[in-house]
Amino acid sequence: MKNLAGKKALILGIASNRSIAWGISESLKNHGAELAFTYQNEKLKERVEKLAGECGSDIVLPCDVSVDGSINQMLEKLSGRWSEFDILIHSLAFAPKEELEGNYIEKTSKDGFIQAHSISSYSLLELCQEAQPMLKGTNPSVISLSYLGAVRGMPNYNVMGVAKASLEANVRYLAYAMGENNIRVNCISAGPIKTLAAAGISDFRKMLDHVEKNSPLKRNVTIQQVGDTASFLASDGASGITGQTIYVDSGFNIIGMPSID
Ligand code: 0WD
Repeated sequence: MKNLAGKKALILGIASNRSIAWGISESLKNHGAELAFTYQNEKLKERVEKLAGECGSDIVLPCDVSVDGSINQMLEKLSGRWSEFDILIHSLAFAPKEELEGNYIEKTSKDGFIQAHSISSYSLLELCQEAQPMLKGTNPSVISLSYLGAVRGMPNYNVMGVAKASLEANVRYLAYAMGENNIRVNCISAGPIKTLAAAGISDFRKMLDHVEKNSPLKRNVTIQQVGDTASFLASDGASGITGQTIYVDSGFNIIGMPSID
């Protein structure tokens, strides 16, 4: 069913065809949305252009959210093609690799803490501030990506968990602030998925095995499953949902204890 026909979506955070943002792009496209993309740096440009082409899009713009003015410049360029759009996907995060292992109190630096929060959480606020005038249409929807480490203590996830807690609070405050313009803001808390960003997290393979063994559904999630949930949140069918963290994690977040056997 093409329930996103006529909607336009801007997607930030594609680094490869394993990226969660790519699963979201394919799903949005399959549901009828028109897409535009950003890439973080020149190294990723060609790859993102190729993936955009697969979705029938030739709107591919540079945007490094850590650079002052980059979001504004990207939206300025986008406005040359689209005067308004309906869906904004924020699927990016960063923390220094060396801080994503070991003991949180020993490993976390002030610079790493600020960088993780700035790129992984503040960027969503800046994007919403800048994009709000362009987010029009029947039921505009902003979607970000979080992880269970925002609300639970996790090995190795460290400063990124604290940044994700900030992101989830950010989503609630943005939902509150943008609600008066009928803009909804939600995030999807995804189970672990092997992507480039995940490769930076120590013992990631063990996390995948643990979820497969212990989640209610006894399997890991795919970027397609996350993508289809994003498509739902972006659709008019989700017009009553805002400020939420929706778990797409095979139910792992509800368990109180791992399997006994
Ligand atoms: O298990 C996972 N993979 C999970 C990821 C579980 C739950 C949540 N997430 C989140 C991540 O924290 C992130 O917010 O999903 C989001 C997307 O992550 P991903 O799809 O796992 O990762 P990846 O394919 O690497 O794409 C993220 C991209 C970056 O890739 P690299 O690997 O080069 O860091 O985010 C982009 C970058 O392209 N990114 C930026 N984009 C613009 N400006 C910036 C930046 N400063 N920094 C990173």
